[in-house]
Amino acid sequence: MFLHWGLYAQTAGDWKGHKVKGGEHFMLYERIPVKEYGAIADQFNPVKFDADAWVKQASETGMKYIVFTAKHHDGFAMYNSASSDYNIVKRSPFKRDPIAELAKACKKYKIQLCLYYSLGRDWQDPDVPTNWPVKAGRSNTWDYPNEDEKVFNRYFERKVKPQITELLSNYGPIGALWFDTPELISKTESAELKALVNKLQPNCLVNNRIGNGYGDFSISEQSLLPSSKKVWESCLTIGQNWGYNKYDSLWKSPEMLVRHLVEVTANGGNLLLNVGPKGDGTFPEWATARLKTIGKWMDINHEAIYASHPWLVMKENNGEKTDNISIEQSKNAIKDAIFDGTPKSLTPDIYYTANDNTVYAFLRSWQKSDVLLKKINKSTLSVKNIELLGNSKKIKWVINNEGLSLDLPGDYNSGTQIPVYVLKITTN
Ligand code: FHN
Repeated sequence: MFLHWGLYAQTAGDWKGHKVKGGEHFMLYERIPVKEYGAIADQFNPVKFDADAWVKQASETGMKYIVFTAKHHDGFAMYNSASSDYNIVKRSPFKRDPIAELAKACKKYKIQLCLYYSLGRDWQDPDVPTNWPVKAGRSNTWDYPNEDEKVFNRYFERKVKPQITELLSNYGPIGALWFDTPELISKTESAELKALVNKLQPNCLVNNRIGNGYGDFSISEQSLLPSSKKVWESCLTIGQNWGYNKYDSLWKSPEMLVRHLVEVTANGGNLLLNVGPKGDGTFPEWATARLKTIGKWMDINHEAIYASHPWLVMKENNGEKTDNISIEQSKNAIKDAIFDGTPKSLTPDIYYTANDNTVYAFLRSWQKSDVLLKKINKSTLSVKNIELLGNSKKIKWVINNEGLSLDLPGDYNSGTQIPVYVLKITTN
């Protein structure tokens, strides 16, 4: 579970009486001075924040880690930072440290706590030049207009290193640091930051957005396709925004979200699904409803997801064209605005994962009772037994030249609200 939570949740898409563009980037789009933006904290008092409820919901959805925004591009720390008073404890009436409370809840539910940190964008600090999509494209040029005077290393020494040290020293084991937008960080600085993480918490992973080719895993944002040969993770929004936005209305259905989970997993990736909690500390109702439905599906089918790996083939698409946009196309999309490169169709198809001596066939958006798995024949698999996860009825099957053919039990689509069914195929 990706958790984007900050002052942008308090304004939720409005600013000075009008709807704003750019979601959690509205400070940039509206060119709001740090002094004025920081004053949002005066009203930020999420008294309904309940770390235990957040982490419990992540666990019940079948998730194994959370990634929480310790500091987003606005530069406002969502924890008690000793190195910058621009933070939730010192600047808001809330006065509590969400990361300390989330760390306690993660320990209770055995969920890994991971932390997001905006590395190359920080609109509070005067020394953060950017170069995307053009020079100064994501910089604070309204408080700090002279881009050429900005020296990244001053920000790196003054804010980044002290805050990363705090985050890795004060909250117990951190599963991963999820850096974002490396922008103009130098190769030396990326290496120095990686060494600092290794020194403080050798088991803490870092993603490839630490910059300059470093990182233990790579990120595919709003895409279901791996973006490198490294182990990888897809991060997706449920709606259109990462941070809470009251105008968000295009929410992916539970069926679409589970389809995406299956596709990413079959391709060897993890799925990091985002929730943008509201300014009062609760999850949007539409997010909770989807998480609960996905949780019911995971209760039945989790063995085909956890610790699985890609099989010989990833999918059988019944000849349909997949509508994944290419990584190239996605790279050119303006990422921080509303960008969603994921497939939109509910084409019935079949994906595979495997572990040990078992192959799992995911029948996605399946509406018929007969199944033909063309990729399974005597040369690919010596089939011992087949069962439909969540259904105890015996399944008759036959392997012929066309492949493995079987009929699903008559009540196959009654167990879960999501029409993605999993065949567990055990082999001799
Ligand atoms: O600009 C950010 C955006 O707000 C969000 O945090 C995403 C999450 O992957 N990362 C950046 C866009 O690439």
